[in-house]
Amino acid sequence: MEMTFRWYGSKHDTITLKQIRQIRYVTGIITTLYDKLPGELWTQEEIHAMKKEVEDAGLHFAGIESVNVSDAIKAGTADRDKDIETYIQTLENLGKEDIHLVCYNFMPVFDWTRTELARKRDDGSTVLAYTQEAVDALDPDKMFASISSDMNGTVMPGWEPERMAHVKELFELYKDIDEEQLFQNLVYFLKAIMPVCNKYDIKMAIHPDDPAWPVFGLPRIITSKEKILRLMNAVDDVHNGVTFCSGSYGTSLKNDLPDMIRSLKGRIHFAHVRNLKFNSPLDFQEAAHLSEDGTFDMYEIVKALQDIGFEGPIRPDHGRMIWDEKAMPGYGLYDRALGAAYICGLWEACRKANNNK
Ligand code: DNO
Repeated sequence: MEMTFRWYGSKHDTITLKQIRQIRYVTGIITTLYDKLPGELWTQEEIHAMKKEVEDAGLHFAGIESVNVSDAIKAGTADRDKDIETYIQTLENLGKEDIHLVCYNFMPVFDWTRTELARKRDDGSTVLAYTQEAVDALDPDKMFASISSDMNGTVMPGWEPERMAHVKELFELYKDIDEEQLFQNLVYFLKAIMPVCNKYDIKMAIHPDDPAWPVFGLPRIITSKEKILRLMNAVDDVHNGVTFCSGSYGTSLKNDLPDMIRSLKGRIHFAHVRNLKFNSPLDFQEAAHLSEDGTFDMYEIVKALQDIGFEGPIRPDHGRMIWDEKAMPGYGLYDRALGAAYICGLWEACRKANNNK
């Protein structure tokens, strides 16, 4: 595996590449052209400049998170083929720049959903949190307004103000789309892009839905072992793969994370590793990466990744906001750096335990 760090580009991130390089455990960067809206073309020149900036800082360019998929593709509207053409052209340009990993999601309207961005813990740090009760009490139009004051002046992925301004129209687009239709739209998209992915060996890695159940009545399809395996079989090509995000699949306590990892052998191209702490099955908050701080056995998660021969990038995921840092919620420097160190420690321990067997 390669330890990586998500970075939003020098215009948007509060963290510099120089700081990331000094984490030491981290050698790779996962980034994106953050200003691009879903459906927009990424030119080769733009991609080249993004990659060069990372490499000039002494870091390896490990992949993209995300090339976002437009709502026309997700909802299967008349514009979808045009948007798929653009997506293919973007993949072509990424391939020419020798980039082989693309993380994306297929969640309607909202990307991940949280009801609080700064829930205070006893130690004074803050974390992202979700309660179903709060979602049930909220009009989806107000969702953005209700959390935006805690964004610390950043633009959060999936919560771009331009898109949120049209939230009503976006909901309208999905009013007749059920789970099965959304799944079929995803399969249609994947089948259309597989040729370019094969040509350049680009591994598509779908991010799970977060939380792993319908929110505001919108369908969610990448939520469990059964559903992700159905997708793997529907387009049975190694380039149709998975971002295994423990914190997203883990929102459903029914998901056995190490077992899911083992069942996806060969198809996990990217891993987001983090922990959650549950107050009840529908009320959880994000935790430090440490097993004891949350509900998941992080050793077993790392061990499962190692057992299946995972060689792709791992990144520490959402961290707590600690040491008075002001950054994008979940994406501060300090707690993610601690997470990277912890995961690397687990990885080394698993490797040595395996070698000594
Ligand atoms: C949240 C992230 C997601 C993820 C997208 C992938 O912090 O894990 O926003 O990047 O769902 O497209």
